[in-house]
Amino acid sequence: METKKVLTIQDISCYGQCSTTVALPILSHYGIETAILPSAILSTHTSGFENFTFLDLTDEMQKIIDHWFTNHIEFDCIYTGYIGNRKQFDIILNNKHKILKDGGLFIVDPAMADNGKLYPGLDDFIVLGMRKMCMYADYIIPNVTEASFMTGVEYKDPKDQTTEYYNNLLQELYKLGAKNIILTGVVDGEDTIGAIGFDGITRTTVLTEKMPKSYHGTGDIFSSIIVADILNGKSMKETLHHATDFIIDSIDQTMDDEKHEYGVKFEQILKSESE
Ligand code: PXL
Repeated sequence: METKKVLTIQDISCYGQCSTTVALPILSHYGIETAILPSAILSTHTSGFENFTFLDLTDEMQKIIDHWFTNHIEFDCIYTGYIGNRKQFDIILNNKHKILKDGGLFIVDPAMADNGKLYPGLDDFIVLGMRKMCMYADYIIPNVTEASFMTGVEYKDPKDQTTEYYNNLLQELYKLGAKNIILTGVVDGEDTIGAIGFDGITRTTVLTEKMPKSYHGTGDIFSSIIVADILNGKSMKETLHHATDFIIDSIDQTMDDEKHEYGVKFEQILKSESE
């Protein structure tokens, strides 16, 4: 069987179990070949840690792509996540045709916000850039906060979010141009959380129990599983069940360890899936 090749474009947070450090093991576990185009190198993720370091790799990105282009290197999928510099959106959009195979998938996780707020250090230019990338995407994977920033629909407190509110967000996201949307972090009352898939016609909703704690990096894990499952030909329903169950199990593994306040212990779940 042909091995699918994914290029993931996001930061390397050296410590903290998010972005590239979770995408690579997850994609590999599900049989996907990986390559990286790091947008920045940080000592940790930006939420929950003070005084993190940040090395911007914008200038290196074009050089790396040019080198790949001259070597005829191409990918079945480009999967983007956290972008720390607004100049990188044009680099990605202007070059993607050079390194994405014909019919390859462009999957955008506009990782920039949660709980009604942008991540520290990000601004409206990042919102505009993510919005622009979503216009060209085969799949986008925003959470409710990111969806509201990109569409201009008012962000509502989870207790005020309704099915109509989610349907409106999905329609507005679809109008941006994305072919398929996976809206994450949708709730139904206080005890359930999940995601809605939408291809412009059909909605697929998967809800599961809401865990009492939340952790950084779970959005990146969720998206990495989605990317792997899509490339492995799974249906929207199977993919959403897999990703939501995986996050619940990872949180469950982590909650007893009070020192583990950053990401989740997803490695244990990957391990148990292979047993
Ligand atoms: O998990 C998303 C993410 C990725 N990368 C960096 C972040 C965050 C969330 O805070 O700070 C650098």
